[in-house]
Amino acid sequence: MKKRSIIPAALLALTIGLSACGEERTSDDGGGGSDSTEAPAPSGDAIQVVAKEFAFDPTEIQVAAGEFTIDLVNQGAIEHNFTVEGVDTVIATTAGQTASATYDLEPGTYRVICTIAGHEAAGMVASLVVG
Ligand SMILES: [Cu+2]
Repeated sequence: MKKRSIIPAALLALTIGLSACGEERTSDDGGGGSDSTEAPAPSGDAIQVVAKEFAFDPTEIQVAAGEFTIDLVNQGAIEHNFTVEGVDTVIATTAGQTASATYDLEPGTYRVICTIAGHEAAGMVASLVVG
């Protein structure tokens, strides 16, 4: 009686997936549905910088002049921040957190540090090259 259990969203997703992938087919018709490719797409022009004990990665961050966004990914076990010397905006993160800020800087090379006591001295220094 109640056989109408078609899920339109699933069909739509399947249709989109097929048209996007051309001739890709699954030979298994078990209906697993666990094939979604979810790449963590960085939004727009955001530049990812990792902070951990005690370094930034990369240590040289190159951006085009104009507005840009930094995503600070704290992969460490303690708090870190991303402070561009001479710029008021600070991205502060707790352990495991990601935070972002948008900058609009004149071309030039800026020094980036983590201002938490001892971190700069321990190696949390990077260059931000705006050009
Ligand atoms: Cu730090």
